[in-house]
Amino acid sequence: MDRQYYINLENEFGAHNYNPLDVVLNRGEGIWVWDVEGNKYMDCLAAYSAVNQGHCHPEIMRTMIEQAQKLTLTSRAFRNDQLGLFYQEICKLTNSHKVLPMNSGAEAVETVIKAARKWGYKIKGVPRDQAEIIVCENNFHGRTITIVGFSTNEISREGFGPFTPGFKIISFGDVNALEEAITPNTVAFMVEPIQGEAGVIIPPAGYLKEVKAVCEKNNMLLILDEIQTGLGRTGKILAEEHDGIEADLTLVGKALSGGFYPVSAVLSNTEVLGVLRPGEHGSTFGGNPLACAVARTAIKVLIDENMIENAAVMGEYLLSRLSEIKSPYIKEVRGKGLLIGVELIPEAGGARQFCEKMMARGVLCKETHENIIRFAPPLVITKDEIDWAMERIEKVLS
Ligand code: IF1
Repeated sequence: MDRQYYINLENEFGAHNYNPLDVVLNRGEGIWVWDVEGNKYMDCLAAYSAVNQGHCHPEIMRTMIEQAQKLTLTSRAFRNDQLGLFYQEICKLTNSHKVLPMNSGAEAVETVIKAARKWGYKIKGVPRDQAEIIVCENNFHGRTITIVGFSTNEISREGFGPFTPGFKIISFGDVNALEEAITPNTVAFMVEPIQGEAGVIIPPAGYLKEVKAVCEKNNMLLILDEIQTGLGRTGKILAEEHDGIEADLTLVGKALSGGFYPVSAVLSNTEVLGVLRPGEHGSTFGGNPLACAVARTAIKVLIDENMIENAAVMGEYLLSRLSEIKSPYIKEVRGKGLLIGVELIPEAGGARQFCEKMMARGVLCKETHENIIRFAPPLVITKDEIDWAMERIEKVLS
């Protein structure tokens, strides 16, 4: 069947809540994917950083198959032999004390909001139902009603109200704004170390360090959403390490399974997760043995195969190559590790057409907002492969 056949099926039977590039993929290996007509592409999006380890990583795949043949789901009514090992290994990797496993990123965000509020009432002593959480303009934390309720993107919110109260929005990268927004009822500040969906927006150097100090001073929690920036993407296990801090609560997802399976987690460095008692929170699939086994191998190969160091080195190389492009269209190139945004001038006519032209030459990436192209290939990319991509990217952008 040709690609149009599959596109027609999607268009006829699917909800139209996406506008994908018209490439229909059916195979992937490392940084490469193939479409139904046999064309090969370099994947420079990596499923929004969920396949940091590369497509169909052989060791994660082996774990997935072996575990699927043994035991997949017990529910949390019973224990399983993978959960504790997953807890131990992710805690060791991220220097955390406690873990709460969920599935999607949005569920981890919902979970952390519940935990932070509970902590506020039980430990900080905030009066009932008065807890406030501060978030940033142009945030992206997921798609649930509560989460889109504190989004500042009209398309994400419009038509979905009424929303959950208890959130305050301040500008990103502004420590003074944070200090001014704090009240005695503030329980937490939640922020992405680098705003991904907003267009790879990097805050001023030292921002997180100052933010952490402000949170400590005001007896409130710092929550870092590292669902996109975590697990090697920026050249560190967690992006917080660039600022030498440890958040009170950290969210990971996406690459926690290497793209095989939805696995997310709330990690806590303090005893915040200790406020949750039996029956107060849960998930049928969260912490299941298949998810835990897959996650254990997904984080193991990140380390064993040196992917985080590679992201730092290759990220720097890709950033410098992209910065050297002589193009009338490029306004700015910015990034950390292998999370890179190329912002085009408004007169360039939109990032979408450039993504389509790159696709025609075998490089897959996706626009974010009107004018930004995001480059975020799997962390296993080599210098030769970057050179291969740059030849094509340069032709399209100059
Ligand atoms: C889509 C964006 C990226 C996230 C952060 C939580 C979540 C995400 C920092 C929720 C999810 C995804 C959602 C996906 C596209 C992708 C995305 F463009 F929408 F914003 F990566 F940049 N926190 N981001 O980035 O995780 O519930 O989806 O597992 O199509 O909506 P989820």
